Amino acid sequence: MAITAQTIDTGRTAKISSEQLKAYHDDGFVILRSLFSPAEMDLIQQECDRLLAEYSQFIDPLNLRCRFMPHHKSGEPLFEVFDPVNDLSELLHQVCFDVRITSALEAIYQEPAELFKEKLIYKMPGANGYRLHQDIPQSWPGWPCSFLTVLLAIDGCSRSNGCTEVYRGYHGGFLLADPSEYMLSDDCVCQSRREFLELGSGDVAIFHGLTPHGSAANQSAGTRRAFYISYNARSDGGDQRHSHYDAFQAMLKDRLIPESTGVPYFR
Ligand SMILES: O=C(O)CCC(=O)C(=O)O
Repeated sequence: MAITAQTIDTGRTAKISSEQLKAYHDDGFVILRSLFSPAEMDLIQQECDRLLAEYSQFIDPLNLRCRFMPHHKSGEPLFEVFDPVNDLSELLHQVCFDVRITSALEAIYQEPAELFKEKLIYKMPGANGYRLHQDIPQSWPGWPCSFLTVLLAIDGCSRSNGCTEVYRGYHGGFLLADPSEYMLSDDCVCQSRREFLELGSGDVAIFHGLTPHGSAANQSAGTRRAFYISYNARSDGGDQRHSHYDAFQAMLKDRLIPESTGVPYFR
């Protein structure tokens, strides 16, 4: 069966309760269970497989679309992420604008959301995790303060495959005094406030751009695929996706050039 934009059931709307909205505002994150059906997730899983097979020639450290993560033991670089991905996948593009997501965001923002960026993380077996950080970079002028991320679990996410871990109630401000730093040390947060985002395929977590988070290595034999879709409130800069990717890729290029033998490109 061909995967098309119509495959996603866009007629359903999210039911985000007042308790869930309160949880998001109080804790900096909320989980919406079973937002996408098993049948839809089968198609999204097939789409992830298709992208990996069809664009295998794109998977190159010089391609600004791709990033790699070292194996947690051997250090071997493993393909990690397509960022962006919507231009390769009409289905994933459609997911970003699915009314179940956008209506939940509109309830959070009290106004429409704009897509800011999207990345498809594969987290291959053995891939290392992410160090603790807040997504909003303090040193990036103009980054929208309403930035938040919708995490759609494509595979089930558990402690054994390195689910994302968030820390409750820190989304009121930056945790680092030095704006040039991005990664946080573990003592910036209290471990008792850690929540493992253990999600079934089709569950969604929404977390604030200042919610500290990270993850452990994928110790399982399978991928831990997740779609990280980030948005801003419309009144906070409008549609900035293109200007963001222009600036982001310029930054990646500057970072890559001194350490690489070839010329970075986007494809
Ligand atoms: O994939 C993960 O577990 C975390 C990803 C993450 O923190 C990020 O992309 O900012």
